[in-house]
Parts: sequence; C-alpha cells; structure tokens
Amino acid sequence: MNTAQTTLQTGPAALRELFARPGAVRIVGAHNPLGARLAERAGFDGVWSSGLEISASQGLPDTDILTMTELHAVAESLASAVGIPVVADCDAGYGNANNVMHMIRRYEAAGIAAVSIEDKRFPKVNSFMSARQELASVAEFCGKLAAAKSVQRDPDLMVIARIEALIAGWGMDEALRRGEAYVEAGADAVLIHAKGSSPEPILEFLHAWRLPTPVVVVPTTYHTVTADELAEAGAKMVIYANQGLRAGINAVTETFETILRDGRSTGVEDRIAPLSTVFDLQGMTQLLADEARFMKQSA
Ligand code: SPV
Ligand code: MG
Repeated sequence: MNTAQTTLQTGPAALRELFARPGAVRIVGAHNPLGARLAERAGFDGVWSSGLEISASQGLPDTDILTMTELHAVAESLASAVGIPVVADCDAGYGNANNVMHMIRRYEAAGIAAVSIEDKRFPKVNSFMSARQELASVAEFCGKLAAAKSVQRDPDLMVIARIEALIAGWGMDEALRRGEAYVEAGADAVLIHAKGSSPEPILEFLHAWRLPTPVVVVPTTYHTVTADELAEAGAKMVIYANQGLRAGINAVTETFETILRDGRSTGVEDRIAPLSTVFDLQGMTQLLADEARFMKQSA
C-alpha cells in the first residue's frame, strides 16, 4: 500500500466506472483519513463520509449541530488521503436550495465523487433516533435536487437522493412516489433507508422499483442480508455506514480497561496494532523513501 500518493481513481468518473460494473459497489463509513485508509486497505470500493461518525467523533449528536464547513473539511481530508472514491453524507443539504448549491460547489471542488442529501427537514435528526423524523415536502426536496444538479461542473458527480419515508413511518407507496419524483427532479441515484431488523421492506422497495436509476441501501439494522443478496435484488451500492466507528469504540474500551486493571499494557499488546502499522498508515514509510530520493546531501 502506498499511503502517501493520492493519484489513483478517486473522483466522480471513478465512481461512475464502479457503478457500470456488475454487482454492488461496497463502501464503508469513516470519520478521518486514517479510517479512510483502513477502508482502502481492507479492499472497499469507496469511503462513506458519515455524518453520524464525524459527529460522534466530535462527541456531538448527529442532528446538524456541526456546520457544513466542518463536515466538508473532513470529507475533503478523506478524499485527499485515499485512492478510492468518497461519497459524502450531506445530511439535508445544510439548509434550503441556496445552501445546497453552495454545498455542491464546495464538495465538488474537494474531489468528492458523490453527495447524498436526505428528504428531511433541516435540521435533521439521525434516522435511528425515534424523535422528530420530519420529512420535507416533495416539492421542496425536488427543488433542492434540481438546484444541486444546476450547479455541478463535472457531469459525473452523482447526487444521491435519500428517501426517509420508511424511517418516518410514511409507508412504501410514499417511499416509491418520492423516489420517482426525485429521479424526475434529476437525482442520479436514490438511497432508500430503513431501520427495522428485517431486510424485507428494502427488498420490497427494490422489487417495486421500476426505473433504471440505481438504488443505494444501508444495511445497519437489517445486517443479516449480504451484499450479494442485495445486489441480486437490484441494489447497486451498499453502505456499511458506521461499523468502523462501533468497532473502534469496543476495541478501545476493552484495551483501556485491561491496561488499568493489569497496571501494564502487556495483556493487550498482541491485540493492538504495532507502531510499524501506524507509521505505514500515516505515510512515514513513504516519507523516508521520499527523503532518500529527493533530499540528497552535497559531498
Ligand atoms: C450516516 O452514516 O451518518 C448516515 C447513515 O446517514 S445512518 O446513520 O445509518 O442513518
Ligand atoms: Mg448521516
């Protein structure tokens, strides 16, 4: 792995190319460049710049508390750290259609391959919280999508319209109706979100979806279904949105508790990454190679 060079396939065209291949594109959530590099090293097709992960990493709720500027800075740092596309979770677009246009210009300039905006009212609340899942009107959200599509420069930049009708309890017909309206307004893909433990509603949506526009899914709570099964049902991209964050919370908690209990770190040493891995992930190995190549001492 070459962590210091970022000249690989990262932008909108690279993601379009992945979408053109058979099977599902699989991406995974991250909240910093180290996490993005772990995603790349594991072999994921891309990185999800997750609003939930970024908010949690700041010790804040996922309710539009962080500003666009802060979330954009993280997304940009992910994109510059890896050679795979970054799909940015842009919540409800940070406001109205004016905010969405500003957002598109900034995310496009940051080298982001796709943005996702959800049809919730601003400020949004994370979909897994039962409180106030308020949907925007179809007209308002279609306006945001059209605004987004009107300002992008690179035609390959994908605008993903995220449907929250199932999350808000408005039902399958409403979810399908909204998805069709969002495609009409210019969406390049729709994301159907759900929060039950069964994949059934998502499979039902995929079955009923008649348009050629690709469908994106997020199997967080309905995790028993495989990416292949979702692809078979018609899903084109699968987002593992927050498993990295949750793995880290448990691993760090166990490590910290063991060190305090034992009075030394010996008991965790075979479970924690060696410093050589840290150096590699942060680009130290590449830096030393670059120094040998470019920083010649005169005799
Ligand atoms: C996120 O990762 O912030 C998402 C996906 O929006 S979820 O939290 O599963 O709603
Ligand atoms: Mg989010």
